[in-house]
Parts: sequence; structure tokens; C-alpha cells
Amino acid sequence: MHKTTLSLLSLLPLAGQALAQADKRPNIVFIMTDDHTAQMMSCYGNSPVLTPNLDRIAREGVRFSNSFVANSLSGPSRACMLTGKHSHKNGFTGNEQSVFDGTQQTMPKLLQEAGYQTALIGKWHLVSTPTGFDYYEILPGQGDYYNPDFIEMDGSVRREQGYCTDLITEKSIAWLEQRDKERPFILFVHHKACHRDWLPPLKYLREYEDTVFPLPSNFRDDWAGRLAAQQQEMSIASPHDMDIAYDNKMWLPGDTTRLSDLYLSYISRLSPEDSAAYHQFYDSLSVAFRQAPLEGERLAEWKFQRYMRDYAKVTRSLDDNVGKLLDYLEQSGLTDNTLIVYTSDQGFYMGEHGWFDKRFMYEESLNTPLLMRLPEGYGRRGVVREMVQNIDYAPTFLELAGAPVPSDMQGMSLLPLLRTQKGKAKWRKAVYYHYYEYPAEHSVKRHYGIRTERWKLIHFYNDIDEWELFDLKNDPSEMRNLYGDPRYHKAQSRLGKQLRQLQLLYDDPIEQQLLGVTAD
Ligand code: SGN
Ligand code: CA
Repeated sequence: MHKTTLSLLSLLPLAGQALAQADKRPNIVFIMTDDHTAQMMSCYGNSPVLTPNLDRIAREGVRFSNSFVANSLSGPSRACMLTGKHSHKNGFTGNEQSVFDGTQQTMPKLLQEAGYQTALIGKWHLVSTPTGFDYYEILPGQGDYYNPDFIEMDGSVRREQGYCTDLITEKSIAWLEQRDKERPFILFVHHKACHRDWLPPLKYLREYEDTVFPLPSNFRDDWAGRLAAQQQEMSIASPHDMDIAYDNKMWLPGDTTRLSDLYLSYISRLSPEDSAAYHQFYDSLSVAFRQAPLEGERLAEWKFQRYMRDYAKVTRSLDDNVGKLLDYLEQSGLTDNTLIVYTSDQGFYMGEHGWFDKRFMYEESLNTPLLMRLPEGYGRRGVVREMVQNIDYAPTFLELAGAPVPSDMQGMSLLPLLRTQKGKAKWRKAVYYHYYEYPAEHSVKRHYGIRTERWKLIHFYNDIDEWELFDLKNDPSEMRNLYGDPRYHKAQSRLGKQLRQLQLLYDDPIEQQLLGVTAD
């Protein structure tokens, strides 16, 4: 035998030992965006914009067609994901009223204990200091699109130069580069995009300007038969709700609107050069808008087009950046052994019911996009139709890591659905929802409800006492409230019972509280 071959052979047992020691459990890259909705993703069909990189995840992996949140708002969704529990159990019920109790059990802490490296880059929005992360760099509150501040682990605040979505991606890749390559990891990439007020990257200012977006069929919904919907403040047409300066960027020196100061504070972060480019673009639109004033429905439709265009520009850069991260994972040989998740903190209205924002248990904001590229050994591909919820992510990741799933977690591991193409499991037939943030911005009243494959029953219980029942098969846009209609009596009482069962299952004390209030 050749001498070199011999000496190489003598090294083999050592190499074998090193291999055996490396921890080969799957990694997790969890990409979560803010307010990005399935209607604006081409892999979900019918999207007026293309998202080729998101579509790549769906094509190579799975797309969930019935993916829901438990409470359609940023902080609450994040708390549900971290704990695997509904809001009344994790304690974070609303952005404006809650502080996350970081001493409680969370999925990142459990993964950390199981030997995973844990890192979080981007939006946090849970008020208290993050716990359970080996590394984090977070945006203060909602963060900024332009030259944003980041809070580092020692509490110091650093102002970065650049566009938020680019920076979060760069920082995520930088963390991946320097991690311990012998141990598995979970990386949370939490974007600010596409949150209000949809400030685009300067390179895309002129994109989509020639696109005329189709109006949703129920853009002119009059909310008949739905009292809470009549009393919301998230209407595109309303000058109070969608602000012409802040939301539509139609501002010229001297203008004052309810939110113009907030608008100016965001764009004042641009460098003088970028500010000039920004103003050159929006000022010319503002002048034209001023010269040919619009009113009524024409103004509402014009605001809708502006809203869609800016949202689309922000989405395009998001899609680019997801592509960049996917390329990095592929080039680093990480793709085969990594679960890549793409989701949002909730869905969003793109003009449906005449709205922007979320909060309601109606389909557009109860849904949240969910795509997964699966690690080796998981054979499922295509569309997964089972009803999944954001409380399911924590048990899924723990099971993937081979760590025990605590019995007080309320979500279900998704792995049984993902192992094989015929992945089946004894699965839930209904999801439970509870929204709490009222009184608050956008004036969406507190409500809870149940959604099954066919039906939805909602109870708006504070300020008003209103029930709504929808037949999703015959009325997918939820325009006809069937509650109290004798023809649907059977469905109504069956759903009422199922709803109470879910409240018992999840131990939500709302009914007793309401009874207590009535008894007083
Ligand atoms: C801000 C926005 C609201 C939005 C909430 C919650 N107003 O307050 O439009 O509903 O965030 O969004 S703004 O004037 O500050 O833009 S969440 O996604 O973080 O829950
Ligand atoms: Ca959000």
C-alpha cells in the first residue's frame, strides 16, 4: 500500500470520532414577517405581485392552506409562538396592555437547554428583555425602516445605516457565519416589513407605479348585519383611519394631518441625499394629487392603489432578502438539515371589507401565511390542508430537536403531518381565537370564536353583545351574518357547543368572567 494512503487510513478512526461527536440534529431558520398576508404571495394564488423566493420555499417544501393565528396582533402572536399557548395562558393579550413575562417557560429556553444555539434578529415587540437567546439584536418597539436603531444584548442602542429588511438579513447571515458549527441552532429572523406605514427601499420607489391593482369584490362593504365591523376604525376610505400624509405619503411642506408628525419623524431618518430622492418621488405625486382633487369613491380607490403600490414595494424587497438568505443556506450546505419556516405575525386586509390592518377573526387576518422547507427525512410536499395554528410551532420545533414537549403546551406538533406524503394524524377539527385589544387604535371590539372547516361563530362581548355566524363554503368573504336565522339553527347550536368545549380544553375563563360581570 502507498505510504500516504496508509497514513491517511490511520487518521480515519479519529475523523470518525469527531463526526460522531458533532450534533447532527436539524437546524431551524424561522423567518417571520410583520403584517405580510397570503393575498400578497404568489404561491397562495391570485396575488397581484410575484414573490419568487417565497414561492421557492413552497415549491421545494410545503404550503399550509389553513394556517391561523390565535390572536391577530403582533405581540400576542409572538407570545403564542414562543410559549405554544393561547394568550390567556401566556399573559400577553395585547400590544398596548401587556409586558411579556420572560421568566415563563418558552420554546427558545427549552431548545437552549436541549443544546441548541438560539439567536433572534429583528422585531421583538414584547416589551420585556428577551430571555432564552444566546444572541439577540432587536428593534426597539416597531422599529424603523430607514437607518433603524438596534438594541444589543448589553442594552446599548446602535443606529445602523441602511434599509431595515436588508440589515436584518445581513445580521442574520453574519450570525450564521460565526456560530458554533458543531451544534444545531435555531435562528429567528423577524422582519419589520411589511408593517404600516409601508416605507419602500429607495431602489424600489418607482416599482409597481404602472400597476393597477384589482379592487376586492367587497371593497365597498357596508358591514350590514355586523355591528363590530360598522364600528371599526381601519377603513381605507376614512381620512381619520387611513391618513393621507402618513399612510399615502401625500405630504407637502406646511401640511398638517393627524399623523403627519409621525410620518415626518420616520422619513427624517434618511440621509440628506436619500431624503432628496424620496421627496423628489413623492412630492411630484403629491403635487399632481393636489392639482386634481378627488372625492368620495374615487378618492377611496385612489388611496387603495397607493396603499397597494407601497405595500408591494416593501414586499418585493422582503422577497429579495428571503432569497438572499435561502442562497446563503444552500451555499453553506445547510439546506438538507434545516427546517426553514416562513410565516407572518398575522394576515392583513388588502382592501377586503374596505380595510387595512388586522385584529378581526375574519379570514384575511385570522389566516397567516405558512411555508416550510423540510429537512431530510420529511417527505411531505405540496399543500397541507389541516387546520394549524401559531401555538403549534413550539411543540413542532421541540419534537424536531428531540426535546420533550411539556404537557402544558397547548399546540400540537406538526411533524406527524410532515413525515410522509400521506402524512396523517388525529388532527383538530376546529381552532379557537380570542382578541383582546379594546379600547385601542382601530377600535376592534374584543371577541372570541371558533372556526371549523365550514363554519365560523364569533362573539363580540364588550361594549356590544353580538354574535356572528358565517357559512364559509357559501359566503367565503363573510358578508352575511347568519346568526339567529332559523334555517341555520342546527349549525349555530352545534358550533356553540364546540366553542364551549374549546374554552374548556384551553381553559379560557372568559365565559365565567362574563357571567360574573352579568351577575354583578
Ligand atoms: C401601530 C400602527 C397600527 C397597528 C399597530 C399594531 N399604527 O400602532 O396601525 O395596528 O401598530 O400592529 S401606526 O400609526 O403606529 O402606524 S402590530 O402588527 O405591531 O400588532
Ligand atoms: Ca403585525
